[in-house]
Amino acid sequence: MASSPDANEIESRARAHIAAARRIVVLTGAGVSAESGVPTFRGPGGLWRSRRPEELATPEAFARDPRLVWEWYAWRRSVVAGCAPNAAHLALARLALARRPHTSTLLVTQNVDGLHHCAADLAARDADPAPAYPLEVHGAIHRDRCSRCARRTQGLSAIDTTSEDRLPRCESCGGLLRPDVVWFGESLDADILEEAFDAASRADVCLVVGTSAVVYPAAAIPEATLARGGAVIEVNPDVTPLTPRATLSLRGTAVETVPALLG
Ligand code: BV8
Ligand code: ZN
Repeated sequence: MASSPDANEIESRARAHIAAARRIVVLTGAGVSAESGVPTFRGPGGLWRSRRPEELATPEAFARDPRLVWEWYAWRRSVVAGCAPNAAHLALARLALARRPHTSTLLVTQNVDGLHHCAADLAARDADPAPAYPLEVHGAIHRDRCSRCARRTQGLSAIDTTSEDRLPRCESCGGLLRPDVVWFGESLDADILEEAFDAASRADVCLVVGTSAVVYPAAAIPEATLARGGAVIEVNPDVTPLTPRATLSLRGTAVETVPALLG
């Protein structure tokens, strides 16, 4: 009976898929930022550990107790502010820049930490083309959005959560500001979602790094690549619901695996 391919064989197959691919979509989740010090959501010590998503990352939670929700996001914003892109973020940013003519790479992230954006700026610093910024399907924690007029502003670094009436308000209409992220039960930006699914449906490879593949509709993006005969390559230390569907699944962390995979 043929033995199952060992990790080296799987990695060399994955490298061959990526090298031959004309169109690549990369989907990342919280795991790609774990080695930068950003806590994941569902892992040990994860963000959701002490709380349930429904408690904090929903419009109902914000309507019920905006002070508590802001307290959680202000803490997360301060954690992210102390984190830098890691070697996986940088390798993915360089992939988007360094591709051969007539190839394309689109980075789609579920993360709201902005680290792919920083990595795109760093990678483009020593290259001509403009940075290849990611599609942030769940928004960005460092931006504020008015809950009344939807005006977006650079996120305030200090949020006074001592009482509800001291929470930040919109300079234009006085509405309560909120973090500019997509909460559970909220729709994702239709244009961003269409661009992500359209690219995934035409991709030769969808590289999925560091996601538990349980949050929809983002978790369906790799399925669009599979549906059109493309290959899905997963990088994750753990098995996920995507693993049995993936063409190749590499057991490893983002920093251990992605730079080597992308050469
Ligand atoms: C919506 C922003 C329409 C806020 C987040 C089917 C279709 C549509 C909707 C649904 C559906 N089924 C269910 C739903 C509802 C819901 C949903 O998916 N629920 C799940 C939990 C079952 N979806 C929604 O509500 C979405 N809205 O579809 O609108 C609609 C409208 C009304 C009614 C119904 C539908 C909105 C979803 C977006 C929610 N917002 N975040 C914030 O961040 O505070 S989601 C949140 O989870 C984060 O954004 C995060 O990115 C995302 C996914 O989590 P992961 O990134 O995967 O992180 P996680 O910790 O889970 O996993 C980390 C992984 O990394 C692990 O696998 C681990 O092994 C691995 N790892 C760890 N260390 C490393 C590593 N990997 C590599 N290297 C390492 N070092
Ligand atoms: Zn406003």
